[in-house]
Amino acid sequence: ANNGGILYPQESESRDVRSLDGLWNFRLSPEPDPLTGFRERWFQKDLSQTGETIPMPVPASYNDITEDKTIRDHVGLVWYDRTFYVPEAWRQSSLVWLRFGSVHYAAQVWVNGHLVLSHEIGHLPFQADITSVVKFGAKNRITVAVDNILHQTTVPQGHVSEVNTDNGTRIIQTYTFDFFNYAGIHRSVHLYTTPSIYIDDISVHTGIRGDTGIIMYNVTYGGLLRATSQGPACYVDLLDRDGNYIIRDAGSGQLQGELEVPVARLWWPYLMDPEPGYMYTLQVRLSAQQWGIEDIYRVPVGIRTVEWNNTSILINGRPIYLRGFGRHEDSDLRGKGLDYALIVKDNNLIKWVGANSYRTSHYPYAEEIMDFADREGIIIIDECPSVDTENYSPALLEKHKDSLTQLIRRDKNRPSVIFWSIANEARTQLPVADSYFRAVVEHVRYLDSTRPITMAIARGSSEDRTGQYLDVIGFNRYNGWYSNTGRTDTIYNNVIAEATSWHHKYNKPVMMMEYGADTLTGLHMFPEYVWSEEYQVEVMSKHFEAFDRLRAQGFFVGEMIWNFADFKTAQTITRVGGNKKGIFTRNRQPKSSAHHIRRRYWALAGELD
Ligand code: GCB
Repeated sequence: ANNGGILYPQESESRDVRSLDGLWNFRLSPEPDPLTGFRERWFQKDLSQTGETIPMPVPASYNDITEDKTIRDHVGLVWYDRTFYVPEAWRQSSLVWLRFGSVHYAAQVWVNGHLVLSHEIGHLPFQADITSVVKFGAKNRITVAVDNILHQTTVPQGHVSEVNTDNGTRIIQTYTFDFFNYAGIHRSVHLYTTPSIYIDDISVHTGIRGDTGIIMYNVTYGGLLRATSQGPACYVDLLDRDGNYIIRDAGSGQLQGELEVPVARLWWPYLMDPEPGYMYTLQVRLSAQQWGIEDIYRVPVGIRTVEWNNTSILINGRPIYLRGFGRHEDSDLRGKGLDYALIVKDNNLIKWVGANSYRTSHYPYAEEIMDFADREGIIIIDECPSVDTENYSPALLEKHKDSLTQLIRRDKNRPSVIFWSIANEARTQLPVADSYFRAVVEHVRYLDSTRPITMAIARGSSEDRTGQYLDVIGFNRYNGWYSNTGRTDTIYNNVIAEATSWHHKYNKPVMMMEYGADTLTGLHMFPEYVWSEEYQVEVMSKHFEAFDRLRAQGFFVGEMIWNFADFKTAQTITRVGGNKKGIFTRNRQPKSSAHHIRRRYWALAGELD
């Protein structure tokens, strides 16, 4: 399932898309034998024939939908199914594809009883050609088994153990990362068609020569051609943002080519240009004339360059300073489920605050979210799902690399993606971390050498063994919170000392990837006291002073507060209804800190953009 391209399902003259979102049937795998569903072959009948099912929204995490703790805290398999029709008209000349935007953590998918997909590592799309198993002009059944178990060779890692309870024993899942292990069918499910010879993937790179924009593209196709027949021809057109043709019928039939865009409009980050996020549309037409087939796919293209050196990152030749935050895909009821109201609201808040960037902590975000970043000019640090990496092993390394292969395959054409982040808070002080992360970095550079590589590091610079391989050092530190709690008069010096020590050790650009303080919205205490809105604002102010001092030294490239919004975590005594370091509440209402950071980010924009 991981071979070939993973283009987002798109309607065109040659492609049809149907959504399988909606209400599915759902049930937990019964105790005590979690494999019951497999033994009894639930995928060969309607799930409702196997026992009681409940309605479950797709997309959504299943955890917070019911009043039942056993569903919220379930460990292991759950089952989903539904039926759908495939129109008779799709039989002609079409392939039928099934694509999931993300299922967490592992999934197996059957259509009409046939296994069509297996995927591991949530947060990333996967798809299959299901033409041979669908019934045209008839009802079909899709069944999905989802496993949320994390162990030492999954990404991210977790532990499962058996514990005693009042009623016997139970399997529990633990993990050290600080967000709830939501599970289920998290993003949209699509059925779509392509012609039998189709555009499988498109890769785009851009450059700038004088005021001419360069677009290099590479198209691959799929489908069966007779050995004797000649390959399909490929032509491309370029349209501007308003849909006017800039270039027509280019490419002379070749699958690869280079376009020159005179007086190009560049893709600029938010506020560096009156029209940030400018994108053209590359219209790719693949034709296999002797079969009368044409496939059309349109990919948005932002023309921009990324360069870096030992003190800065440059977009279109101009150094950038990141003002943003770490985020989560997280909200009430839905958990990590895709929700258009939420993503548009978040996007509006990001712009309201005047941020120009965020990190997709701690996993890849939905493609629908990334589309906004492309269009609005938001700079993305695109992070793979490796968080709190420990217990290094060859099996873990393979999976970690695989997560990056899948991430880069998905996001390689996005102008907003300026950095790859290969991990968050790995145990980077361990001797094995050296060769492990060297291998991860080599892998990423082999797949994409056009973007700088970074990582969010929690260990101190003196013990770290991994920064030598990175292009940009990101560090996470909770001065005034986990250390020197309540003592905001220690923040300024500590931040400056640490950032400087990273730069001295590795001679690379440095940014603060996380800092912050938990804050209960509405709690006011003055003088500043931990958990109050006043305290969060005070912690920020001290950091701002340090950042301004660091900016003057030339190697400090960004600040990202933790976190954009409050989010749910596993149950612990240090989390009051979840992590409360958001500048917005979980319902996206501003705390005092949101207004405070807004003043700073707009001032920075005025000064720097
Ligand atoms: C961190 C982690 C983040 C946590 C945060 C915290 O360093 O990267 O996932 O949520 O600290 O609030 O403790």
